[in-house]
Amino acid sequence: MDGNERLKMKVQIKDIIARQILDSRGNPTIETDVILSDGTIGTASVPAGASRGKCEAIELRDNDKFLYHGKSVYKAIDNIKKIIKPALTGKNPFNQKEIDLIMLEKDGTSNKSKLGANAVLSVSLATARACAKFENIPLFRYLGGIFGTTMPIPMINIINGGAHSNNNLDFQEFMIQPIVSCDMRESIKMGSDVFHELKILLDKNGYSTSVGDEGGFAPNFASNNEAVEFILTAIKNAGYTVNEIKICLDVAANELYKEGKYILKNEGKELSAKEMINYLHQLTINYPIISIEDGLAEDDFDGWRELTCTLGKKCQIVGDDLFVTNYNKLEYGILSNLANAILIKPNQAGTLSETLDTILLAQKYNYKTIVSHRSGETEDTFISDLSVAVNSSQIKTGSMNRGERISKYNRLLKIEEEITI
Ligand code: 2PG
Ligand code: MG
Repeated sequence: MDGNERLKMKVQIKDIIARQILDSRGNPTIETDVILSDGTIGTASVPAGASRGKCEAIELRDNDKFLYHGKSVYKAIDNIKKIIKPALTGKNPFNQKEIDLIMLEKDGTSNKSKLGANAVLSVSLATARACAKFENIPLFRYLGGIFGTTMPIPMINIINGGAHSNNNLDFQEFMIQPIVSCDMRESIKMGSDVFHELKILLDKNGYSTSVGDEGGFAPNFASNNEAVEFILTAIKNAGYTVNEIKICLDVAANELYKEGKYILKNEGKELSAKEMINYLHQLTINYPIISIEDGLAEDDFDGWRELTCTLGKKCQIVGDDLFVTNYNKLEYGILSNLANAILIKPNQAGTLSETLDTILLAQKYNYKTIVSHRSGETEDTFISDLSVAVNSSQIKTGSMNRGERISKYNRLLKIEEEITI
């Protein structure tokens, strides 16, 4: 055992300090410092979703309408102070599994509703960050060792609809994916070129160029088709072809599902699962769409199976609300052929260990992984490091503007530099 190993074995968690900060929507969230016995501090903050799966780990909020419209997180912070901190003080931070398990035991529920997944995750992530700092290595290196060497391909969200804006688009996210570029620098350039061409195009046509929660443009469009057509023109105007840049959708179909029907208000359609699958199929025939996330509601298992059977060979079928980054749900999905890819959101799972377990299961069964932000984000860039550490094929982290989205891309640029040195 060398000196560094000996120091690692001896280091302990000395203190945990949590505070309420604001996320990109101006809603409260948690930032936590984990302080080690040698004085090293690891800090992490947690995001929040707007369109959520039913089975996501529970984000604890105070629900006091006089405090931040009910959204303050003082109870969760109190849980860190009074329950998590005493339980973790003196523990070795390098035992991430043990740290996470202790918090799970203290919580004692199946969905972290006692302590709050926001409380638990902030400590879990801050612990890993403290370890990386203690070792004086980048976070992606700490998480992935020498294994994490590939940069993910970004899915760049340039038109926002659904729960992420107040426009009329039924679908939540219209994204582009540069598929020919082999490096992050080039992918980001391509994304930025198209984003700016789209802005010019919208402006020229008298459409609003203000943006939604994830930084994509959010004007009213006549239809989903029109939104896609604008993107295709922007791709062309930026000097690219549809062989270089493809389109990805997040339908977020939970939000559209009412009494067994998919209600597409803007399209004037009320569709059965079968009709919805046909509609999505037709979109992939008409347009260069290579990925569809949450094309159906999370409980519509028969529909998912049929969607994957119909489109799964030519299109990535991504479960987000369907799987909620949950090991058991993914296992069921794999056995039942529900999809072929999974969105990975650490705050749906609630600890780093559980997130990693789900990623490993996905990779074992050749499910593609897309590490993802939430619509309410902070400037924390943990997911950028995570995506590289686990060799995730893709990352979804919003548009080519807004600081909380750009911080992730900028971190990826830095990681790429470190990997290629
Ligand atoms: C999604 C996410 C992120 P939210 O549905 O994939 O884009 O949105 O965080 O609102 O769930
Ligand atoms: Mg989604």
